[in-house]
Amino acid sequence: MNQKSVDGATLEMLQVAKSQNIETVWDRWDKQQPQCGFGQLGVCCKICNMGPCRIDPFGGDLRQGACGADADTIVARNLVRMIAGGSAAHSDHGRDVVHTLHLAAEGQGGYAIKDPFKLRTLAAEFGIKTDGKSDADLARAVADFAGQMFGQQEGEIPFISRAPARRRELWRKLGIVPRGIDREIVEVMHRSTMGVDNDYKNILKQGMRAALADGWGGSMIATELQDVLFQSPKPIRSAVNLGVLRKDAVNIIVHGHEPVLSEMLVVASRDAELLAAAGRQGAAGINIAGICCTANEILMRHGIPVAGNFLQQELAVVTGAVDLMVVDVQCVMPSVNSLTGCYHTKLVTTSPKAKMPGVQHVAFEEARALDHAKEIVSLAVEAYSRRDPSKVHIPDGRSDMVAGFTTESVFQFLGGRFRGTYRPLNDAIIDGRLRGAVGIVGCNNPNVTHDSAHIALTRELLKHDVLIVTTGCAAIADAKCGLLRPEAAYEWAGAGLREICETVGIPPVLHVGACVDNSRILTTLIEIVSEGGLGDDFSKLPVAGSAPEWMSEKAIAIGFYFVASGVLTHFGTPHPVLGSPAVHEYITKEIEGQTGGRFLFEADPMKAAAQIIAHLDQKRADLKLAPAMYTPVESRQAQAATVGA
Ligand code: XCC
Ligand code: SF4
Repeated sequence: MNQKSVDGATLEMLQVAKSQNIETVWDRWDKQQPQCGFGQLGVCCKICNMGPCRIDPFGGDLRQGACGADADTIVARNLVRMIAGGSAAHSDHGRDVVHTLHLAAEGQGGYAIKDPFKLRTLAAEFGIKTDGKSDADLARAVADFAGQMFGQQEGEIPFISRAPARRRELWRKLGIVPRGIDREIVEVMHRSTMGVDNDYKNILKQGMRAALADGWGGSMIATELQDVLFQSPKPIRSAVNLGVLRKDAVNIIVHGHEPVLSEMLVVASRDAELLAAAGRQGAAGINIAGICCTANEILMRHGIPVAGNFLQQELAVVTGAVDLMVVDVQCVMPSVNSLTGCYHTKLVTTSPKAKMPGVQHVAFEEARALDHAKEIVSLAVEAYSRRDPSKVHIPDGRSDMVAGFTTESVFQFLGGRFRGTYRPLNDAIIDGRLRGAVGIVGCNNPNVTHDSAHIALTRELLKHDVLIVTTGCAAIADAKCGLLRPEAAYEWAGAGLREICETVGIPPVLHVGACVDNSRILTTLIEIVSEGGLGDDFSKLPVAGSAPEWMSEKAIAIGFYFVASGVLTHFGTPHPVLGSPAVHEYITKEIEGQTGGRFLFEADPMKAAAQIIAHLDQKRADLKLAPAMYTPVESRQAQAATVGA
């Protein structure tokens, strides 16, 4: 492994960690080398106790597990179990939001309906009568309706009806319309247990069904209901990177995924009594900053700064300036437990689903949310009094950004305040000022130089007049190097994209939220198709998706719901499928004939960009659109390199 990161603040903190003999994820990852080849290729099976079994990828004698399962079956089973894990994570998050909406309807926990307009829009979509009903009544009805999508047994989950007619027909023909969210995840686990489904295509078909239940079910519910509860994001300025931590204030890091608690922490951090308590300890204030997708959630709605992305969670603690880290679910490294022990940092777990041995657990019950949030903030104030100034090292690195874009807000931006429309966006694609749009999403992984692939791919696509939408840790990576500032249009965008950004006043990279908000990318695609002029299905559009530095099972679930929705989806490192040439061939080629989407595995971001651009151009040609209006000017990028980070 050559360089660990392209982010200066990260490299600086890695030096600090080294000087203190602190191990990080990179060190532990190094110790794991070489990693197990059978696992990497997906040909290790341990789903029954006759195993573990493995297949010789080089065609030796080991062609079948003890039961007779071959590489195709084993690889497909392992892959769909990853989809199930990812879909379960997003969907269980969605379920908790439904629960919170119920509480808001009952006036409990300090929650309220902050976006009654969206509540009414959703209620109407669900066929709930809205006239004369109070927000509380509607919240109850909407929560009931959304909640039943999880346990639904037959038919189609309701959000499927949002998809274009042609897409729905195709899904029906393929037999992959989700019947109920939980049901599809359970069926993946059933079909992939010992001695059930041995037809890799049939296994993957169910995988797609579970992935669609995530994108068009659990994740979409999470996004929509969070908007209702916590209000729909609007473009908002904020700052990013470890430099947002403050020497003079109580620093609380919120880490994980669910905004249900962090929203209340934001409220508690502004509580007069707690601020006074912080003042008595000599602190100038209470500073909340986020890591991972909790960060994205409260950034989008409150402009709360982001301390970093996935691979920076340990380094935040190493600054010695984090007084308390509060975690809920997903992407929280177990290492933060022992690590916080080396500093004054107080670690608090909050979800009954995610505890750590020896760590204080504040059982977060939504019904008493504000009380719990205040308790956590006072623990942070108390920890601040134990902070050792000689151990504090906060890097300077921080960048400004604009976040908070949604399907609806882009709509308003483009069409003007009173008549929102996607017409200008579609027209820009049709006349070739925009070549197309690409969603760059997903994680960090020590197997890729931290942030490097996100940034390189984004810059290269911008140069070719491709509008970028981004979520998750990819968004944080791009934000750190200034790509989420409107000025980035001058520094990196091609002439056509720059024109649009100038006119509309937006950055060339639009931050649309957390990982569950990849559902916003689906709803944006719906708007583009229904606006007209670019074909009647997602698969016709000059668009693509990418997860250049993925690590989580959730990324696999997201990838599959995009591919099943007809979108070319790039992953930097391949899924663990190379042990089955058949599965690899199927998901990277053959599947396109069925869903219109396919996977592209390419580690080099420049090569990936070239293939994505070729794909966008092909889609343009298929639609009989003129070629992109401008050719990228190489010298502009060289010029910009002196400006950009
Ligand atoms: Fe980041 Fe969402 Fe990936 Fe986790 S999974 S590392 S994008 S925080 Ni969503
Ligand atoms: Fe081995 Fe088959 Fe059991 Fe898997 S299911 S562990 S391949 S015997």
